[in-house]
Amino acid sequence: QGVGVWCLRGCVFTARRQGAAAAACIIRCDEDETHTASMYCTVCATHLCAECSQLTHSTRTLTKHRRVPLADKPHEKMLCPQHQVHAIEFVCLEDSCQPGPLMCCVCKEYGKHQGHKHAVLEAEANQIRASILDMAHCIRTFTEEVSEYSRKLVGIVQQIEGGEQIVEDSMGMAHTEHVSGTAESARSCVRAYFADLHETLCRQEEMALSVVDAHVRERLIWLRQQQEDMTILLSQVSTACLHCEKTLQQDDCRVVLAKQEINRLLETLQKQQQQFTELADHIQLDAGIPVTFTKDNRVHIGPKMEIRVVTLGLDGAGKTTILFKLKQDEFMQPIPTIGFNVETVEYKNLKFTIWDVGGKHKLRPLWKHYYLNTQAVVFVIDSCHRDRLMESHSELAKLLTEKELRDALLLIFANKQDFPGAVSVEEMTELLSLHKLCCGRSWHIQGCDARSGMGLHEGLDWLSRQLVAAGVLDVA
Ligand SMILES: Nc1nc2c(ncn2[C@@H]2O[C@H](COP(=O)(O)OP(=O)(O)OP(=O)(O)O)[C@@H](O)[C@H]2O)c(=O)[nH]1
Ligand SMILES: [Mg+2]
Repeated sequence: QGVGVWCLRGCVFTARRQGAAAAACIIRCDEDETHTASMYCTVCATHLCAECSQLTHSTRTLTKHRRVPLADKPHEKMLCPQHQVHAIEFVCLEDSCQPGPLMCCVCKEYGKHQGHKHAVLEAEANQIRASILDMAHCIRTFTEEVSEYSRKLVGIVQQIEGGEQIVEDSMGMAHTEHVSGTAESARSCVRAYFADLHETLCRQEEMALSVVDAHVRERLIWLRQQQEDMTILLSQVSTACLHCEKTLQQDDCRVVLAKQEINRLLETLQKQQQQFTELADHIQLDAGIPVTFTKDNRVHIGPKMEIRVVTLGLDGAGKTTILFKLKQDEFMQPIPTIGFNVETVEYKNLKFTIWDVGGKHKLRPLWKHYYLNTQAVVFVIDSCHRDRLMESHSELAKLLTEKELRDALLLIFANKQDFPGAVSVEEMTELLSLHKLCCGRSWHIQGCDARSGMGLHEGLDWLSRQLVAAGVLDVA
């Protein structure tokens, strides 16, 4: 016989003997009220202390009475509410009787449970106790799991928060030490990253400012030089005027004699005036200092940002045709390039210096001489030559391993889209595995047709978006 004790704080389930709980309350000896009972006679149903038990049950008949420790005192049998002289001895097993399954022998044989399936009360109770104990076992396992999980949670919280920890030094002396948690480590990591970023930005800011300062310095030197030149010019002009005025007031002979000198002076003046007009035509007197920022935080001063581009690709892909179309906006039938062509192409506020290098097999080893300081590679592919796509793929793969082109932007022109059956941009991306090949760099594929110019400006737009972070080009 046991009861379950559910301890909420320790989450421990214990099954204790019911008698142990009963023993907690003092029961008096039935023979002597001043004594405390410690056993129970199951025959004469009395509570006895050891002394009285010895005394009263020492006769030959009574000595045979079964006496048990008080903790093992059997329960009093419950009486049947219908037939009160009978104890409850059975349990009805019919589903319909489950709200009131207890029955005495009269209920079982003649009463409302007559003919019902039944079990003996003690056996049924023992079965229920066994299943409760089984459940207790499961609950204990479950409780241990939950406790273990809770312990881990506490540990994790401590690891995140960190705190004071008692540690022993080499002398065996205990002292507290601060252990930083993962939260603190993460914060330090973020701080370090931004400190580094801040340092880089400060360095870049310094460099950008020095570019501005150098520009301003040079411009001011030039302007002051101009001021000096103008002062000299003005004084030369006024000297000449003075000389002319003086000559005007002299007599005829002197005027005639001064003729050559006056002509020389007028000639010089005319030359100076011509030089001044030419200068004034070329120079805009504008105090503005237009500033453009590149994506890598470099600063460019001036209305046009210069970009160095190299155009590569297999022979016949259309590199030269693209270059001429961009330069003159007209289609020209080119001849295969031996060596290179170079042109500057102005587009919006950008000034592209485009190097177009011959793509014939024997010329490809020369490509590397054009890589230095290249900000963008334009790789041209002939979209109507499916059988040369793999050759393009291997040349592009080689280019992407070049150190000098590590930071260069990559614009791929899928050219000759005007041809029926040309490989589309999507298919080309797939066939050349471009996502894999160009992984980790700024790249873009643009379909184009160098004859009509379709797609070329979109390609240049992509380049400018990649190069310019902010500044005058934003408004272009
Ligand atoms: N239909 C059509 N023909 C093109 C196109 N682009 C180029 N072509 C033609 O393709 C041929 C080769 O063009 P090029 O510009 O010389 O090719 P390339 O890449 O400079 O060749 P190499 O200088 O040998 O490296 C020329 O006959 C061009 O007219 C295009 O978009 N459509
Ligand atoms: Mg060419």
